[in-house]
Amino acid sequence: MTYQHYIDGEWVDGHGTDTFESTNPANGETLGEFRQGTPEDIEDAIAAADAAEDEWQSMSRIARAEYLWDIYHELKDRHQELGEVVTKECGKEISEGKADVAEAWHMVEWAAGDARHPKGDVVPSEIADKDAYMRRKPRGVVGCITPWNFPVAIPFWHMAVALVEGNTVVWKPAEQTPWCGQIIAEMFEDAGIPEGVFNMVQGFGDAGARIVDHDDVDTVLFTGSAEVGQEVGQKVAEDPGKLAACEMGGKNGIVVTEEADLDIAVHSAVMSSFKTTGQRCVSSERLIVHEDVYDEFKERYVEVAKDVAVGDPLDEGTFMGPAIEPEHVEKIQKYNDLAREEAKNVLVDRTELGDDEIPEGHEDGNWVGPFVYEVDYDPDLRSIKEEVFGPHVALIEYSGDIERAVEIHNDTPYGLAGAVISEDYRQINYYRDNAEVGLAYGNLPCIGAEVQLPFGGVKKSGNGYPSAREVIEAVTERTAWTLNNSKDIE
Ligand code: TXE
Repeated sequence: MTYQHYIDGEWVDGHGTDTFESTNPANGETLGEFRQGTPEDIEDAIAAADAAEDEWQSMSRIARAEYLWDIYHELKDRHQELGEVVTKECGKEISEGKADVAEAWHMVEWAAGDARHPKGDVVPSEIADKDAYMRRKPRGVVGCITPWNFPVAIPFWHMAVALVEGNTVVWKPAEQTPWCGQIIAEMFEDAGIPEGVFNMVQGFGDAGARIVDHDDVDTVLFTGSAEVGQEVGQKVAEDPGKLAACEMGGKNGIVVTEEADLDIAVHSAVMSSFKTTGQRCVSSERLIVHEDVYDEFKERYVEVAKDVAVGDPLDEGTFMGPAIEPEHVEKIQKYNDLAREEAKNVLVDRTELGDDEIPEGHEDGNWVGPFVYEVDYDPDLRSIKEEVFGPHVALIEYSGDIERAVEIHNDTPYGLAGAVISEDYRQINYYRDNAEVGLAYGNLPCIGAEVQLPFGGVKKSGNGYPSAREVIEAVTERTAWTLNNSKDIE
């Protein structure tokens, strides 16, 4: 069977005849066949979303949230099963597959629970008899374009608040993870969401691009590459009535100072660089370590990196699964080659896994292991500036104070996430105040995210917040409402 698009409450083939497959990155197995959406399918979905707006907005927030509560329970009830789907389709090991589902329900819980919270502000006015309020209204049609690395969490991080606030949604899942897209659309159908309120079109960049340039889309939420995000931002800026919030990747760094607890430092770095095979937007590819602790840190980190268990992501003993697709393995290998030229020393090179490391039956997986190297810091080295999105890690030794470490840390075009490991509160505070990132961690792995905190980046890593609690700013209008209660005419 070929899976379809979900438009205006119906499963439809759409205009095109092309199909594409979802493939398990761990063994090359085909997981399903999907209709490939065209720009015309996106137009149909936008028309349906536009037509559904009035009825959806005539309901209370609390009534709209009821649909999401149904989904919340379904996500929880099907935790194991959906975690396995995530793992099969995007390759991350099973505890992370399940965490992806949990992060989705955290967002749904936040959005639906928030429906009963006060919205807007009562504000003082300069005039005694005047009421002044800030009121929020939905923007209208919200277009969501999501990546493959969190195929269940990020869609809900985009859509849950948008829907509760009264927007209707057109969503294009990543082409690598259409099965997750299918299941999420089925959940909205099962919840009985009114026709046209939620629409899902499978497909590639041309379908995504139509969401971006369509006049009837009021807000575009995008998570993905810096290149596409920049294009989305530029196109949307041409229409003054439209908004885009984009979160792109990073070239994240962890600063390990001379005051660091090295147990915490090694743990933080290993989790951040190798979990999800380094394919998280908050993964760190640069470890900036003070000279006093450099040798000991290097020895301990390298020892773990050499032994990190790469393998079948459904096996609970696996630390790191495969990369998403063969093209992505090629990209990682190219950067590993570049680092071989730019590095002072290569410390761990598991670029090509040995036959004995590849689990039986998984020979067709997209395997790539940790690659760790050390460089003499030079701001012109490309390998420490460009996002690889893989288990590719540079060790950079620094001398001097925390100011120097943060200077190196900030010396990339990106600004998504970073961490400091130190027992000295002054160093921690300096990092907190000066790191150019949207997400900063102290004495923690540089990987976590919580929906009740903002999630977004600065510099090339993004503008606005398409995810987590701050998404409300992109999916609502603010009206300054003032009312004169006296008979005085000003
Ligand atoms: O991203 P794309 P890809 C980074 C990471 C990775 C690289 C490429 O470095 O190696 O991006 O990954 C849709 N108009 N991140 O190719 O192409 C596309 O169909 C509108 C970091 O997956 O940006 C998909 O749904 N939409 C990131 C989504 O955009 C377009 C997570 C993302 O695809 C489009 C993923 C267009 N012109 C990748 N072209 C993070 N922030 O975590 C593509 N798309």
